[in-house]
Amino acid sequence: MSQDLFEEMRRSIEDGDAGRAAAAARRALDEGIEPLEAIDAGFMPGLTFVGEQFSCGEMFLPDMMLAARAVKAAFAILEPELAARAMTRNVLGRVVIGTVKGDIHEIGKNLVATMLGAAGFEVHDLGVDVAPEHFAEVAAEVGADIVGVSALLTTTMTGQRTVIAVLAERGLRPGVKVIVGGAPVTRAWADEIGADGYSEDAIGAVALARSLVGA
Ligand code: B1M
Repeated sequence: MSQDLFEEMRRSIEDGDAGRAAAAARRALDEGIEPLEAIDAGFMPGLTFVGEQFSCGEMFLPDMMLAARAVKAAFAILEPELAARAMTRNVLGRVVIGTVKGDIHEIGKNLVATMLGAAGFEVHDLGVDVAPEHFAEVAAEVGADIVGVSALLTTTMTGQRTVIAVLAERGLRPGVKVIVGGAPVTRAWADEIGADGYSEDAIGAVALARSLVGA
């Protein structure tokens, strides 16, 4: 039964159909499927397929934009449920998060931000295409424990290094920890640029953030 629904989720993304994606997300919640399972088993395979088709020239940018819009419609329904399932309500720490300058990918970053919020962090989401100086300004303003920097393009991931440099220039390092992530980012890259941690997914990002604040 769930397999049919996961299949419908996958297809709704491949077809770029936001209405069907939202309906499938609502059905999943009605049927008691965990939001993360719906994301991992249903919507993500659709988005992965779209990315692969785009890479090999079988799909074009407008299709990828429709697929992203469909994912956002589904996540808009699932993310409040993810947040509502939070077990912890004490503030574990303050996180400033955003996608680097020049990069407008936000779906993964939003998921990480939602999961951190759900886990009990106070999250300041700066959005996408964020200048390094802005990360530093807000980190100083809110007294951030952690700055999270997402990058999805090999051409923009160098922006993560710049964020670390600007935080250091402003005397915020090493007090403010930096975590990095995004599809092209690796642990080796995180080490090379002097980040305090790297995670390949949202669940790992929560575990990492907890360990960095000693929770
Ligand atoms: Co773009 N795009 N895109 N895109 N896009 C990729 C990334 C690409 C791999 C597609 C491909 O060619 N196969 C490719 C990058 C190639 C490269 O650099 N090596 C690419 C390209 C080339 C581009 C454009 C340049 C295309 C063009 O214009 N010719 C353009 C760039 C625009 C820009 O940013 N300046 C572009 C545009 C777009 C859309 C706008 C159409 C759309 C984004 C819409 C949006 O976000 N609102 C889009 C999409 C949807 C994708 C793919 C298909 C999916 C990305 C995504 O949302 N994944 C992507 C292909 C792919 O990844 N399969 C692709 C789902 C998300 C949940 O995963 O973001 O990886 P992800 O996040 C994960 C982890 O990475 C991690 O946790 C998340 C949850 O598990 N994570 C963190 C992420 N951030 C983290 C931060 C952390 C910790 C973990 O700590 C702080």
